[in-house]
Amino acid sequence: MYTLLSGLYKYMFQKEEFCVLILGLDNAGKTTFLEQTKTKFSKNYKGMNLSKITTTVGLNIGTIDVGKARLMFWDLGGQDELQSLWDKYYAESHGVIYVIDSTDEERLSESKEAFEKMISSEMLDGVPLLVLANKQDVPDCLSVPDIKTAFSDSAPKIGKRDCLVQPCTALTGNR
Ligand code: G3D
Repeated sequence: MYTLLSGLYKYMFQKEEFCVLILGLDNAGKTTFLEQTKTKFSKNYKGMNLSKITTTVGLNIGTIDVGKARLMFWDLGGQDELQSLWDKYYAESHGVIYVIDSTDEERLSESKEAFEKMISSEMLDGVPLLVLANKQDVPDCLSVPDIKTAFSDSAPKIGKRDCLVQPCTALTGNR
C-alpha cells in the first residue's frame, strides 16, 4: 500500500529534469548569470554578492524549478585549456546558453571560434541555443546587431535548431 502511494506521489509530483550548459569565454559573465538566475527563480536562495564573483575555474552547478520542469545548469570554465572539457558534457545536455562579453571587442573573434567549435559538435545537433550578449549596462558595448554581424558566418552551422540572441545584464538581472 505504502509503495503504491509513494509511486503515485512520485508520478504526480516528480519533475522532468533538463540539463542546460552555460558556455562562453572566461570573464563573459557565466557565473554571474547563473547566480542571478538562481536568485530570481529560487524562493529561499540567498545569493552571493554578485559583484564579488570571480571567473569560473572548473565548474559551477545550479538547479532551479520552473513549473513542472527542473533545470540543472552546468556553468563550465571558459579558459582555453578548460574549453577542451566542454564536449564531455554535450551528450547529456538539453540546451546551451552561450554567454558573450559585449564589452570585449578584442576577444570577440576568440569567442566566435569557441562558439563555432561548440555548435559544430554532432552531439549538440538540434539542441536549442540561447546566445546572451551580456554586460549591456556598460556604455558603448557591442549591441546584438553588432554581435550577430560578427557571428554571421556561423549561421549555417546553427542549422535548424532553435536559436535566440538576447541582450542581457547578468549583474543586475535586467535585459
Ligand atoms: P565567467 O564565469 O564567465 O568567467 P564571471 O564570468 O561571472 O565571473 O564575471 C566576470 C566579470 O564580469 C566579473 O567582474 C563580473 O562582475 C562581471 N560581469 C558579469 N556580468 C556583468 C554584467 O552584466 N555587467 C557588468 N558590468 N559586469 C558583469 P570582476 O570585476 O569580478 O572580474
